[in-house]
Amino acid sequence: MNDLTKYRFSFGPWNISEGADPFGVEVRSPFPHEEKYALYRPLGFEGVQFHDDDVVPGMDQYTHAQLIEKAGEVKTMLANQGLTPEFVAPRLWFAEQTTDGAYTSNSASDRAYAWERTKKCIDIARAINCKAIVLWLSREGTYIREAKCAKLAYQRILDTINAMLDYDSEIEIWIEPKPNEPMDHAYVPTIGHALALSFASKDHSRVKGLIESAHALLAGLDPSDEMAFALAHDKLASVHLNDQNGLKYDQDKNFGGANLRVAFNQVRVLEEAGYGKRGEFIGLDVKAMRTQRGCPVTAHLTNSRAMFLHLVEKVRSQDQTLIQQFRDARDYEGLELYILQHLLGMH
Ligand code: XLS
Ligand code: MG
Repeated sequence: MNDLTKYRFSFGPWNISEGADPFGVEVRSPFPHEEKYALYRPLGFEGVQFHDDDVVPGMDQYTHAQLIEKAGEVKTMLANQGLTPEFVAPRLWFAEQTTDGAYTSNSASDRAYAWERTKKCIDIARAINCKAIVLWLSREGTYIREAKCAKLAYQRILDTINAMLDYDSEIEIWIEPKPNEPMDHAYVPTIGHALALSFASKDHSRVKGLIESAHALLAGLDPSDEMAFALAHDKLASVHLNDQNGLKYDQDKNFGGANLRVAFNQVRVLEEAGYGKRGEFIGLDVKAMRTQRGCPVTAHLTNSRAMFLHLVEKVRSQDQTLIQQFRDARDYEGLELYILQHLLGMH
């Protein structure tokens, strides 16, 4: 079992948000990334999740040498703050060239842009001493199915994964599935899809999964089962814990905020599998409520972290003998009441 203090936590600078949504502007003053990094340690976090342009804002305008130089400055800043870069993800959804997708775009020149950007992302990651590249395949999908050939799209994603493995022989690729948003239908909606790509790749030992709780819920699946599936294949590289209230827009609610029992089961599966013992992070991907007063807002991060640790204690204090008795007797009604009462602190 893990020592409670051994869990390491991470979040991305975008998690300290200004509260803008598609229907309104920022409600808190912009807060530069450099100032966010100083908050990590005091808040109890040591890992930083990055997009490539979180490391080098405006990266498309720079030469390769400038990119590496600017990334080097971030490496020094991280070292000074005692922080570890957990991963770098290419942001393949803001540029004009990614309007119709990146690796699966119907336009050859747009696909070429996506590949150039991916190589730059890998170079930036290496320049800050990070070997993990997250692929959240945001726009790899369609609004109408007739728009693209899905079979070809899957082949193009696999070809890109293989090309990335060739481009750098040390990086790992962590695929973060999500079933929708911004697209109506995404091509890699679940961890099953992600791991099929892994095993089809030329080096599956370097292609793993990152599971975000809300993404699994949006697919109508239980996040703890998605995590267990990846763990059963020894392919759970990271998690993005958060919560989601039903099938709506991607909410990134606080961990446990919508469904405490679903959160408990994620912690149970992670804890029982010894997740984290090899240095894997407990990543959060949570957004502060737009309606929350204050600036910057960080309570959603500390509260989600605290909730994770409370639930670890709940997992450890379960009466395993009693649970086994319920299972042996096939008394699942009794087991459910026991779990609910345990979560309520009744024993
Ligand atoms: C979006 C994703 C994103 C990734 C990193 O829904 O969760 O934040 O974690 O690109
Ligand atoms: Mg995420």
